[in-house]
Amino acid sequence: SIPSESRQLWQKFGVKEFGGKEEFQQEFIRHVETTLARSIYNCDDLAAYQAASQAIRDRLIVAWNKTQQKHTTKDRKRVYYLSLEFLMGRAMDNAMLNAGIKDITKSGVADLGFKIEDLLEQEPDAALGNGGLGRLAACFIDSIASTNYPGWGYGLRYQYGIFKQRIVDGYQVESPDYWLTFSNPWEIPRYEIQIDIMFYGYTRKYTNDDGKVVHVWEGGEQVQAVAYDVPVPGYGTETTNNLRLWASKPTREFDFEKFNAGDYESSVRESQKAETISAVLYPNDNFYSGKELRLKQQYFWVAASLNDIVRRFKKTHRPWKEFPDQVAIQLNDTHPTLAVVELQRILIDMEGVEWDAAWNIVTNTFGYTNHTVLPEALEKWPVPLFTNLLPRHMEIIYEINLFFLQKVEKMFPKERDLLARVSIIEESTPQQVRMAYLAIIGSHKVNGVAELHSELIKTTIFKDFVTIYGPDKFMNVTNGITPRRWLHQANPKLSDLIASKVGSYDFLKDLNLLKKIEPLAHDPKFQDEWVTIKKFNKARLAAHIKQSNGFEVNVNALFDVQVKRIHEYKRQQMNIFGVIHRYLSIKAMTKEEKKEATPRVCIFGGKSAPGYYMAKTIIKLINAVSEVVNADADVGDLLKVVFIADYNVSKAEIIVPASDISQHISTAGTEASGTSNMKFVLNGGLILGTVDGANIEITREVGENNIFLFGHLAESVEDLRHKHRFSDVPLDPNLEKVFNAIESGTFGDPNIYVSLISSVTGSDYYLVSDDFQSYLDAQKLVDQDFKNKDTWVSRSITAVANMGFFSSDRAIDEYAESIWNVEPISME
Ligand code: GFP
Ligand code: GFP
Repeated sequence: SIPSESRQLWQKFGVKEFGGKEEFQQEFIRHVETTLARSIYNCDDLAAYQAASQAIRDRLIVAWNKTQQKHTTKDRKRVYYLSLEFLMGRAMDNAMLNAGIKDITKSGVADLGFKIEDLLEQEPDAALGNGGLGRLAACFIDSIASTNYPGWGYGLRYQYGIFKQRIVDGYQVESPDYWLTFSNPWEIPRYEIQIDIMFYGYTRKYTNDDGKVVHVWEGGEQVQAVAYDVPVPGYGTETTNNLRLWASKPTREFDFEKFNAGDYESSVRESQKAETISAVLYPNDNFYSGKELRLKQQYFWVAASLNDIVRRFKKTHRPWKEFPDQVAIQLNDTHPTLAVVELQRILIDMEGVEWDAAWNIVTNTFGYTNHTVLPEALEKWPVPLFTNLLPRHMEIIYEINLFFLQKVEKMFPKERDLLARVSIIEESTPQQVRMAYLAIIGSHKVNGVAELHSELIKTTIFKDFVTIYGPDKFMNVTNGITPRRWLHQANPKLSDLIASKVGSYDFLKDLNLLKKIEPLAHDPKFQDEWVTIKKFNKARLAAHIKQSNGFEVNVNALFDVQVKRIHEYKRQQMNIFGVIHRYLSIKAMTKEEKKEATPRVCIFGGKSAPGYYMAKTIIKLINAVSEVVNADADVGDLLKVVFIADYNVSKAEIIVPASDISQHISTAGTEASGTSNMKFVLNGGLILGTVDGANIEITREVGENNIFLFGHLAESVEDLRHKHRFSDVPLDPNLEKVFNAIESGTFGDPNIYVSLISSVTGSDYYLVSDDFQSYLDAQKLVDQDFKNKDTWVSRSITAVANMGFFSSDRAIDEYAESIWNVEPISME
């Protein structure tokens, strides 16, 4: 450490955060001229973005350093959020807002000849996630910082985020998302933090001098994990937490044997292989595909993170049993479940802790969040693949399973079937490791992400574990969203209007303050201002559509939006069938009837997993319908269909504030929560939805008059599916008309849609036919109600006023209180 006589000098020249506009400008120009080696003569928008973000980054780093030092000296429990996905989107606007320097930066760059909006547009999205799960993680780390909890995220630094989507001839075409072309100012490479990670090899055991059996794992492949730190600034606080992302690098040990044998190329190739581990994000949403590289990613990330966490704990010189008093680790889905095994391995193999004591530490450290009940999404790894890649971990899993099954057998001696049902090892060919069961057994709390979902996991997929552990191990924490990004940044005008009525921007920290606008729901002046802002946001989206799709949409029409990953359970197929039904109805209307009809713009967006044939067919149908409908002169402004390509976080920020209606229409019981439903309502759009996921709690909060619900309930789903399987259920007659139109070639080659149609006429697993009439009825109500401005706008205002519950700050407080047992550390 620095000798005390030198410390004064350090303090004297310690970097301070810039305060005012001029200091920002000075920093900006310094970065243009030195960091970028550019000048007044060749500073374009990209360079200006880079210089501005460098200046902001420096400021974040100062706060980051202070926070980390504070947290280290306070020496209190920290939480680590392990997520394979962090769907962050752009950072600059958020950094300015949270650091409270938006105004000075905006006018600072304006003085220097730039528009802040143009600079923000230069930033590529950090799209290190697929959909809801990854975006939830991003909202959560924003909230952890904003509510002053000492907490880090740990993830992977993918070189390629979720693929870019183009639409060619109506079909999705994927291209790689190399987002790091212009280096990333929001990360701090920590080349000095390098951790060796091992794969493959073999295990052996021996008895040491104390007569203790020692297990060792040797040999195999070795790679290095290098840390990249992303500062996570809280809003309205100095707290700046850390998101540590790991990148894989070859170890310094180059294969000299091969090299000397003259096989230079292959020795380089080998070491390059190491980098592929963190190279690319798997583009599946709610679908598990058992690729070895994916398991490698998971272990690589988990091992690096735990090594780091354990190292930090050891600096405190506490006994091991105090580990859970210092560390809480949350498993975001089963992806990081190996952490349970890795911690047990570290404790027993490396630190010499006894099995039982170690297992006690492990189970008191972890919490597990489940995000889905869909069977195709549940991770299972074939035992042979697992044993080959992680031989020691496989042994430990067998032990964990043995002790667990012994306990179960003692509790329920007569229930032989139970043992097979709850075993971590599934007795299939080949055998499989059930990751969700391992996560439950290795954690002290298991939570679902909305009330219905948390009930469902207890009564379906994890039923036996409720019998074994009792109900208290299982709980609910309803998801939330950060109002900073999803209100203030995405919809600054609405945020300003609310602030003018609430008296401050405090609602961005305490979202329940929105309640204060409820009395204004019928105030004509407030309604006018509300409508003007909605129009502005619709015009902004219309301009985007003009630019990307090349046609105009009418901003006075009802904007009906469904944007999310394309999945049969989310039922975009039902939406487009509904659009076709609307089209056919318009074609059959008289002139008089047309005058009465509500004009609509139906907006779709979302990516399909590259290998998901049915989802890709749905995208093709939407585009085919769009082409026919938009060109039909009979229809005119009454209906336009838009597919917005490459839906991502920054597009969501434009789309979400522009909706009148958004659709969240999953088959009841399939969508665990949904989070975009919350975003749309918070921005004054109403929901058309099923009684599923967080729609249910949104209904409770905003009132059932302020949401359009339809469809069968979760409790009827099993019966309906059973009926489809074992009897002839007639197809809904309106749906039949829709299918006839498709089959007669109205939307191009009908052969393309054969399997899509037969998925409904056959077993109809997602109950599209069963819900279709109820869906059309709800749509009709939407059309009618939209015509009455006072009712519509007052509903919109009332709904927003009651959205306080859905702040991710509330969700984080619940996790902190009932799962993590961590407390905030004030930076004052
Ligand atoms: C250490 C120090 C912190 C410092 C970080 C920077 O943290 O004060 O900010 O390193 O890397 F304690 P650990 O990662 O060792 O906790
Ligand atoms: C999953 C679930 C959603 C849930 C999110 C976050 O989303 O219902 O809202 O996780 O908990 F399906 P995806 O990652 O599948 O979008």
